[in-house]
Amino acid sequence: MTQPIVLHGVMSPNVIKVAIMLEELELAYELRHVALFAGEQFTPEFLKLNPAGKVPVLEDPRLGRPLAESGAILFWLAEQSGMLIPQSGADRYEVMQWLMVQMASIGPMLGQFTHFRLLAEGSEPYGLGRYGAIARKLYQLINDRVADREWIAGEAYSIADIATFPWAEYLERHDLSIDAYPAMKRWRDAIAARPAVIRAKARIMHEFASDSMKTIAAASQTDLDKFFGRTKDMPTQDFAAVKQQS
Ligand SMILES: N[C@@H](CCC(=O)N[C@@H](CS)C(=O)NCC(=O)O)C(=O)O
Repeated sequence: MTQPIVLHGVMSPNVIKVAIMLEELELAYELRHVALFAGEQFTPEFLKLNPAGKVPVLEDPRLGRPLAESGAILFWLAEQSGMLIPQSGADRYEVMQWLMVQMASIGPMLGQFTHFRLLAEGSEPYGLGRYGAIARKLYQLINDRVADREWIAGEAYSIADIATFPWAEYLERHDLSIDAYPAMKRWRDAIAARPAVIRAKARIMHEFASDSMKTIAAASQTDLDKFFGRTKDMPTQDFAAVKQQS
């Protein structure tokens, strides 16, 4: 019997983008939930899959070893299938450029903004101000990119769009209005309507949402400190707010 493709993850943008890719390629796959708030990513078994202790991780028998980092996973699947990335030339590297923008800037910066928004109100004005300004700049960048072209990296839907889309859906959570970003709205709506995207989101919601909620609800203060990388020598924060809003 052939081994299945397995996607290890939680309900999060970096995992959803891989599920979208698998659905776009019509590949069969299994989902395995990783209890991040209970510290499962720090267990020896998980660290064998990804020494960085993060999801997503893809186990694809055609590759023969686990692969982490969502951008690398999208690139592997695109190369393997010959789809969703141009095969050569400047267009190929334009897709890589925008995939890197998502991986290096959009994901990490929007992630930091999300984190600071979860803290007790007024406790970290600098962090909130800094990451809020960066987030707005990045949303504007996405909007401007798709204002005069159909897709992020040009005239073809690609892994750059797949990588960016789940993060672009954070806009409303960041208390911004999509009406202020009309080009991004057109682009986001077009992706959201794709059958593969609808299937991926439904599957992640169905198979991961309740487990993810349960582990967040059950997390102790120690679990939260570990998850957020907080150590005893850091200033104390009220993390009750994080638990309530997650
Ligand atoms: N650059 C990585 C980021 C992965 C990442 O930050 N994953 C989060 C969940 S979305 C995680 O596993 N966090 C657990 C931890 O940091 O302990 C990617 O795109 O795959």
